[in-house]
Amino acid sequence: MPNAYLSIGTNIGNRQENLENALKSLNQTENIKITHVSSVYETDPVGFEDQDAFLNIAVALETTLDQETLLQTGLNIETELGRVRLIRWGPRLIDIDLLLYDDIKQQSPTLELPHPRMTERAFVMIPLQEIAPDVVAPLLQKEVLQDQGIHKTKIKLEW
Ligand code: PH2
Ligand code: MG
Ligand code: MG
Repeated sequence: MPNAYLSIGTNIGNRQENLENALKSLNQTENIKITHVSSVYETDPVGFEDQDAFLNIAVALETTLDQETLLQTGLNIETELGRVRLIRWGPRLIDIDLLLYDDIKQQSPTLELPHPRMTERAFVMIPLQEIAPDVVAPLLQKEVLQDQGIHKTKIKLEW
């Protein structure tokens, strides 16, 4: 059974390759096993709109890493893949966000669980719904997600 869910996004460079590299690195990490990957969605940028479209996926995994270590693992992989942080909500090579970890509710300066903005973002909720409908059902606010440009692609990720 998966115990953690991630959202991964990219809008710079070879976006498909960026997603594939992130999945490979995650799955090669000791104590992480990817159990589900959603379809790839092409999504309009949210927050800072003057940037290229994103590819977004949701990922479920089984891990024995605690939530803080899992978050740090994602951040380390972002750095390894070449992410440079410039503007908040701006263009990014790869963004690996921890959405949910078990039923943990946490608000610390380094990590908030569940992810504080996830329920407002179609690019998070629609892919997540595909791989975890039971988890998403109680959180889903369809009206909020309407009119956010998000399109399922036929991209097949290899990793
Ligand atoms: N990530 C953001 C800000 N805006 N928009 C889309 N469509 N997809 C993202 O992954 C995304 C975003 C901040 O992390
Ligand atoms: Mg993000
Ligand atoms: Mg992030």
